[in-house]
Amino acid sequence: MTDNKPTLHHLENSQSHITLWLLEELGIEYNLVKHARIKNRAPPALFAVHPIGKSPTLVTPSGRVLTERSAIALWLISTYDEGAKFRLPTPTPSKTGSEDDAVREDQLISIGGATLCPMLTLKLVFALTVKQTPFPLRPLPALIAYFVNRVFLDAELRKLFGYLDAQLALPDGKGEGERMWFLGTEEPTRTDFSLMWYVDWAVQWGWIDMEKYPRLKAFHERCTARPAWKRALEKGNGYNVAF
Ligand SMILES: N[C@@H](CCC(=O)N[C@@H](CS)C(=O)NCC(=O)O)C(=O)O
Repeated sequence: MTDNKPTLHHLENSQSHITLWLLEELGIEYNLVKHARIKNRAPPALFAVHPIGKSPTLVTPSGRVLTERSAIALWLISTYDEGAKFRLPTPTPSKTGSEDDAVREDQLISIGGATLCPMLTLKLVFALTVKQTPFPLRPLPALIAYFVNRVFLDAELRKLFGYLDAQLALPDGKGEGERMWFLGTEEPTRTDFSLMWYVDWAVQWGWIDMEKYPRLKAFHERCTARPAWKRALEKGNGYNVAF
């Protein structure tokens, strides 16, 4: 499209909702192309936009095709957040000042994408394998899933969610109090847009007891209460990943 607007290729019931949320937060004009899943997977139309066929995929007004939610958020915020509302006050690595810098941003986004995401993906694969196995054979994958969850995945999730919950404590060394956003800003930054997906994924599937992570629970409620989140739900026709 040559209308000088970015175009979001949005797969229904997917993490693309988070990009839709960011677009709404930025308050810019954009094109929205909605894709329905086929047998739970991406349709051929999404592969026509990019060879890995993943959502979100964003096409910039100059025709650059971007994938990976975090990179898309970087591009959108760098391009359209003119008031610096969603940016870090200390974007470069800090040597002596606040640790809420680009290094912490990268660390937290990596924990989400490279450490937490594989655990959630494994849980999803086991859950879907059990669900899709014909009934007479189902007890076998169910038993394997039960033990893998019990001896490994659930403990990993508890550890990682506990860590993220602690990252929302005030940085005064006492481990108390609460910050609104992971980098101590007044408004969400790329880290919050990034981590919200993993938190919400686990919440929707009921994989974590949020009562045990009160700061993370408040963070989740803070995100979902934002008008832009609600507008994104309307424009994307809802969002349910626990299919
Ligand atoms: N690492 C990618 C993950 C994108 C991704 O896996 N999206 C899923 C939806 S939650 C998808 O497109 N699934 C469809 C498929 O793989 O067929 C990102 O951060 O954007």
